[in-house]
Amino acid sequence: MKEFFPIFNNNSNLIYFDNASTTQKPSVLLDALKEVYYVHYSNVHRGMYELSEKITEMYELARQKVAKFINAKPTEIIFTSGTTEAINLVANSLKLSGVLSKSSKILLTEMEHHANIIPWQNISKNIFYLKIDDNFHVDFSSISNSIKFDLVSISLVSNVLGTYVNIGDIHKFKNSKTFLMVDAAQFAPHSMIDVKKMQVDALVFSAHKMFGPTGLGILFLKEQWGKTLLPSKVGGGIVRTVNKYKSEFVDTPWRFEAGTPPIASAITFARIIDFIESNHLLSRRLDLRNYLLTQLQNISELRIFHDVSIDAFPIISFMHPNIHAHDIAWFLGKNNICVRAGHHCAQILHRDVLKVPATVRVSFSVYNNQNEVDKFIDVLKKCIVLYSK
Ligand code: ALA
Repeated sequence: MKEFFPIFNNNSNLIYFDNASTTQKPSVLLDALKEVYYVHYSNVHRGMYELSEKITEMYELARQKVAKFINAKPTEIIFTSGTTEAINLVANSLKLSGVLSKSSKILLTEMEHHANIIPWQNISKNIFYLKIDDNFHVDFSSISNSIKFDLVSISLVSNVLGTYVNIGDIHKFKNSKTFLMVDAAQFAPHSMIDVKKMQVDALVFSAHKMFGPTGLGILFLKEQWGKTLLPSKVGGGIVRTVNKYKSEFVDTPWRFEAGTPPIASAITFARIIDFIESNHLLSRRLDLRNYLLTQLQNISELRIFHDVSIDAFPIISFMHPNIHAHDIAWFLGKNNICVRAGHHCAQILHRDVLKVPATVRVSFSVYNNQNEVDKFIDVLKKCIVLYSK
């Protein structure tokens, strides 16, 4: 699998275990980017010349490809700069359109990424958090499902614990008026998405965490909402008419894509979807996750923060009681092993649930293997010996 990813040719000892942050790029992406900029590049939906007409067609075909990939309609796919912008877009548009207000009741979990907390804090302080239990599962009984929530927004997979959340459990908190959104940023790189089966109002994920380019987020917004919500980001390219004091917007999804959109990123991500599908790359790497877990459990001092159930995703965090996570990550980095250390943009989880300031996080992708885990464990043990002196 490494042969698809040129960075490993240029850095043959590289052990890249920071895939929950971002993944490495296959040559198919680099070739596609080069082709777009060498051969096709111009702006979309603006030019009356052939080059622009052609790239507009490619951009809209990319939308169709993404739609098919997650079983949505093309008009339900909005290209953003990333998951963070997509969540902000939904939050601000719901507020602007009067669907959410200061008194709205919002349901999140204690394991959310900051990107799925702060946009909601900007709307309402009436936020409820489902607790995380001792097995690192969401405790769905910790909040009553008789409360009428206006919005439920939950990550399908924790970016720290690897915990997978069953969509059926989330639905128990939805009534006819609830807007239900899922953050699929850590789910999409490992598992198929079917928005029709999931029955969500919105779903978000990022291309760069699944071998795609940076600067591209995918927002699925259910048709009924696309037709009724006002765009929170406004500007050129989204209007029918602009008068001195009032403007009228075009239809969804274009009304949500003000300014020049991520043209090359969207087009090249369509190629990545082909690459993923033809090489069957949506894997949870349970083999590797189980292997690492056993090795870490053999190091008695470590505290491991990971959902050990069969449903989990390949994201494992841990800490040593006497060595700071940053020191461990630095030592691993000096040995060409890349992991993330810190609170991973999940301060509530670290401070209120795990009760530790920082953890070291290992996250796997398709190009990782057992030899790399062996090397990682070896270096980790050396680090522990050195820092314990
Ligand atoms: N959200 C990314 C992570 O968890 C950046 O590392």
